[in-house]
Amino acid sequence: MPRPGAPVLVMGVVNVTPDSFSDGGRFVDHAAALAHARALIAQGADLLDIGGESTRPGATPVAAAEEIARVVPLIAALRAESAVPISIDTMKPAVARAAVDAGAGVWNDVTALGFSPEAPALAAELGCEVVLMHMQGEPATMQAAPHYEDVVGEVCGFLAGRAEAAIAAGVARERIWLDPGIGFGKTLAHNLALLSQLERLVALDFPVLLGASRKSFLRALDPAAADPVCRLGGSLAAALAGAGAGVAAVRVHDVAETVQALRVWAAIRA
Ligand code: HH2
Repeated sequence: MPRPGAPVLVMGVVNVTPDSFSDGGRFVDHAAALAHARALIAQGADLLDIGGESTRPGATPVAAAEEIARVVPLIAALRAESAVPISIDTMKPAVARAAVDAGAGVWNDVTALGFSPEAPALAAELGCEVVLMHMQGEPATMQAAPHYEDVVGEVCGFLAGRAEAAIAAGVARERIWLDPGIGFGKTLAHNLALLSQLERLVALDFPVLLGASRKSFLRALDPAAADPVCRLGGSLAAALAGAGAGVAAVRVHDVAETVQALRVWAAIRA
């Protein structure tokens, strides 16, 4: 992936899952997922994040074999026809390995390589880029009672520690990205604190990925946005806040609109 200082990259989300919070079930079918991925590329996505297991609050875990069966055919099909960088959204080493073998170049891990002890060494062996995301607790229960003394300090401290662990296991420093994990074990106040102080995460000097698209905290600010697809305005506001703070990439469902918003934002700044 290109480096910060360059324009903010847009990572388009392709969920090959029956139960993702905003688009669950729409792209489980291989042909539908491939068509969606192609559409996101046409809309200007700089890279695609492909996931075969939902991590929404309360989601049911999926076996590695099932996850591989969902994502690998899609990654292979995309790799055969496009040079777009592909990220695999998984916490499982077996899925990451299969996805990288099929052509993914980024391992996006919501557990920051903490799901199993062999994960950091595997990331080093695969030689791929790695997104280390912060989450308090586990998807099944993470929104029950999130608690922090200092959410921004704790998230920055955790991610700095996970980056150190990855480097110690042999992952090249320049292949590491950090992500505050908006909505992963966080209240509205926690999410807003992180979004308002993203500069502190950027200051750790790793590229930062921000994923706020369509998330529930947007509904808390606009009760009319009960349906995740009605959260485009809020998602764009969060993406632009990230751009202003210096994030390197945003992970979004609405690629065309985000590309346009970032283009206008960049032109104004220039
Ligand atoms: N958010 C989701 C999933 N993966 N990865 C990173 N790095 N950052 C995020 O904020 C992030 C992520 C949740 O969104 P989505 O994939 O749309 O939903 P689900 O987990 O229900 O499939």
